[in-house]
Amino acid sequence: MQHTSPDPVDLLKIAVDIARRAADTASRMRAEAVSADIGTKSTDTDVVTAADRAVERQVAEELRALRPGDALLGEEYGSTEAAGDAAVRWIVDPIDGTVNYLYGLPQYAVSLAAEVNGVVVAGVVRNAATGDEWTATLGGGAFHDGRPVRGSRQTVLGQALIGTGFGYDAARRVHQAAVLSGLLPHVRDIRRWGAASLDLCFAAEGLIDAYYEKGLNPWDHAAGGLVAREAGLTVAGLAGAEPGLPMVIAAPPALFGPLHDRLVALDASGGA
Ligand code: LIP
Repeated sequence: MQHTSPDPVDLLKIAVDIARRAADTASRMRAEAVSADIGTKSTDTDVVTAADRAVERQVAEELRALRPGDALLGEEYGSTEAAGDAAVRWIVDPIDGTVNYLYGLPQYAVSLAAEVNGVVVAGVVRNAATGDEWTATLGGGAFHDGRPVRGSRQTVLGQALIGTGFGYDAARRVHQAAVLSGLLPHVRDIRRWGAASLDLCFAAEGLIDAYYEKGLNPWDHAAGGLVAREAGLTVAGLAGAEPGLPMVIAAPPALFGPLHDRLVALDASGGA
């Protein structure tokens, strides 16, 4: 039986409602001194808190109650398959910016996106510390707390403020530092806030002119990438690839080419 595709506006409403409650849980648990249960996930600097896990469980349970047949991909618990040939997959980062969360830096977010047949059609990124919320639907525009946002009009790379981030693995960071030192003389400056989903929303709003990072997982950029695209930015990998682990670049069309080419020349998707 052919499923009719759900309305992205309906999926966004579900995502926003769930993300708001999830952000409340994250904030509450931090206030309850979440540091009592800290484990490591991949390296000594990749800390996972009890809240990360509790928030993803809460999101999964609420999605299962509302849309029991959908699939889910989450940072903490991986993939749960859809029942039958359901078209919708949810992609969640329960707390993006976990080191900021641990330190109490107000730059961490719940990121929740809905994919229909492999295309992200709705997404929300909610800063759990400040309540700032970015939303988008495919073809419906991008919003910050309901206010339409558009990306930067900057056209000169040498005058561009660029956001980026670094992996947890020391060997990867060596190469990323080399790329950064090669890029820095050719841009206005760099900003590193520690949460890809929020970096993408900042780029969508023109608070930075562009953003790039190697090593992002789908949950880091699914929702923020839609917000950036709907704000008029080009969001892609290198050499025409889709955004993914090798590279995510989000930039206004006039900057995308110069930034892309500079990153290719610096072998930005290389290294560990
Ligand atoms: C974070 C990313 C960020 C990256 C950090 C970290 P996490 O995700 O959002 O862009 O630079 O190193 O990977 O681990 O906080 O969910």
